Amino acid sequence: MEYIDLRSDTVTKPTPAMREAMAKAEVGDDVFGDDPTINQLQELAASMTGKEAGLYVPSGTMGNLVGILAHCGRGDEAVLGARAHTVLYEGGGISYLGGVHSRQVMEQPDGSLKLDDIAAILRPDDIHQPPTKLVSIENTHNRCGGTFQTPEYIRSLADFAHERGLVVHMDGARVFNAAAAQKVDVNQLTGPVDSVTFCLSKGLCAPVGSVLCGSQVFINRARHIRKHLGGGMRQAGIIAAAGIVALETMTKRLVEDHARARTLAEGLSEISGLALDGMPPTNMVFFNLSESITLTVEQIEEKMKAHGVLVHATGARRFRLVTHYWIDDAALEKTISAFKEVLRG
Ligand code: TLP
Repeated sequence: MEYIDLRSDTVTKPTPAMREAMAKAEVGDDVFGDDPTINQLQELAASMTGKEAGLYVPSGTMGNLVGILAHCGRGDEAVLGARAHTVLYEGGGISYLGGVHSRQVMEQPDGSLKLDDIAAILRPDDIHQPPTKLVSIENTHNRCGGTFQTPEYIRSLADFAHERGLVVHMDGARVFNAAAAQKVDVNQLTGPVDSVTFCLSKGLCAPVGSVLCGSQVFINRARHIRKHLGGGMRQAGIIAAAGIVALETMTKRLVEDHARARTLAEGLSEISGLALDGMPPTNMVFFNLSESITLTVEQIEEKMKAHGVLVHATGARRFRLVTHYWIDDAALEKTISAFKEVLRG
C-alpha cells in the first residue's frame, strides 16, 4: 500500500532527477578532499548561504554537533532555546561528546530568543562559571510550529552577540523554508550568523545529508571534528549529487508545501475536536485534541494508517503533520476525510 506520509518531511524520497544525477555522479575519496561532487555541493552551499566554505555531513544532528563543537571547547557554555531540536532531540550530544554546557532560554512563541533574556543570563568573567561562547537559534523552529526568523531579527541577534564576544550558530535544518516563506534570499537569513547547518534530506528531498557552512578557518576545524565523530565519508558524491539537484531545483518550490499546509490546516480546523494552533507559517500543521475526543493519539495513528495515512503524535494529545514534495492536493483531501471518519468513531 502506498501511504500518504505526513509524519515528517524527513520521509521524502529522492526525485527521478536526483536518482539520475546519483547514477552519473563523479566520485573520489572525500577524506582526501577528492570527491568532485561533494566539493561542488559544498561550494554551492557556501555561496548560497554567503559563507566561505561548506562541509557535507551525514545528518542535521551531526551538523549541529560539529558546528557547536567547532566553536566551543570543553566547559564552555552554549545558549540555546529550551525547545530547540539540539536540546530536545539530539541525545545531549554537545555535552556527551563535547563537554559543552548547555544553558537554555525559553523561546518566544515565534521561536526567537529575546535579547533581554539572553543578556540576563550572560556570565561574568568568574572562575566559578562556565564561559558563554555561543548562541544557537533554530530557523525554521520545529517545536514552535515551523515559525521563521526575519533578516532583521537575525541581524540584531548577531550584532548583540558579536558585541559581547559570542558567536551565533543557526540550526537551519529548514532555513530554505524560512527563506521561501518570507520571499527573501537565504543569505539574508544566514549572512549575519557565524555558522549555519541546513538539511538536504527534509523538504529538499535528497536522501541523505546536511551541509555546515561558515568561514574557512571554522570549516577546517569542523572537518577535523567530523573525522573524530566518524563522519568522514569516502565516495559519498553518490549521495551528494542528489543534494546539488536539491539546491538547484527544490528550494523555490517550498512555497507549494506551505500553501498545502495552510489548506490542510483549514480543512482540519472544520473538524470538531481538533484545536489548530493557527495558520501554519511554513510546512508544519500542529493541533491538539480537545476533550470531546475519547480516542488516544495511538488509536488515531492506527486508524489513520488503516485509511492509508501516516500521522505522528508529538505529545499525549498533540499532533504534527508535515507537508512536502510527495504530498499533493489529492493527498490533502484524502487526509481530511480520513480524519473526519476516524474522529466520527
Ligand atoms: N527533525 C526531525 C525529528 O528529529 C524531530 C523531524 O521530523 O522534524 N534540526 C531540526 C530543526 C530538525 O527538525 C531536525 C530533524 C534536525 C535538526 C536533525 O536532523 P537529522 O534527522 O538529519 O539528524
